[in-house]
Amino acid sequence: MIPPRLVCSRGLWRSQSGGREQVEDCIFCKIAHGQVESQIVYQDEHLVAFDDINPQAPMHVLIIPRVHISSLLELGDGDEELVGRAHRLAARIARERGYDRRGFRVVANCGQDAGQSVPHLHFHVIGGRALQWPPG
Ligand code: DGP
Repeated sequence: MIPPRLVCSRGLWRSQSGGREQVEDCIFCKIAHGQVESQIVYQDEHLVAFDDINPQAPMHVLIIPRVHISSLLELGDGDEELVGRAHRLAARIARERGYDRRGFRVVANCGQDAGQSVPHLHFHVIGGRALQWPPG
C-alpha cells in the first residue's frame, strides 16, 4: 500500500512535496535504512554500498543513494555531487580491492531494455574477471 502522502508522477511514487522519502516497497530503501540485511561495504550520509545478492564477478558491489531516486532519468539539478560521490566511491572500493590495475566496470542499468530490475538508482561496480564488450 502506497502511503497517501505519495503521489504517482511519471509512473513513479513520490511525495507531494517532491521529496525523496523512503518508498515503502523499495528493497533498496529498506537496505539503506537497515530494515533488510545486506553485506554493507561502505555507508555515509549520502550513499550506501553493499555486495550484490547475485554476484556476476568476484567483485560485485552496488552503490545507492540513501534517498529514493528511481533511475538515472530522475536525477535533477543538484544531483551532480551525489553522482560524482558515487563514482569516486566506486573507484575507491575497486582500488582497495586491488582492481585498479586490472580494471573494473561501473554500470547503471536504466529501464526495461537495460534490464533494470530494482527501481532505485544503483551503480554496479564489477571486477575480478575479464568483462565482455559490448554487453549482452
Ligand atoms: P538491476 O538489474 O540493474 O536493477 O540490478 C539489481 C541488482 O540488485 C541485481 O544484480 C540483484 C541485486 N539485488 C536485488 N535484490 C537484492 C537484495 O535484496 N539484496 C542485495 N544485496 N542485492 C539485491
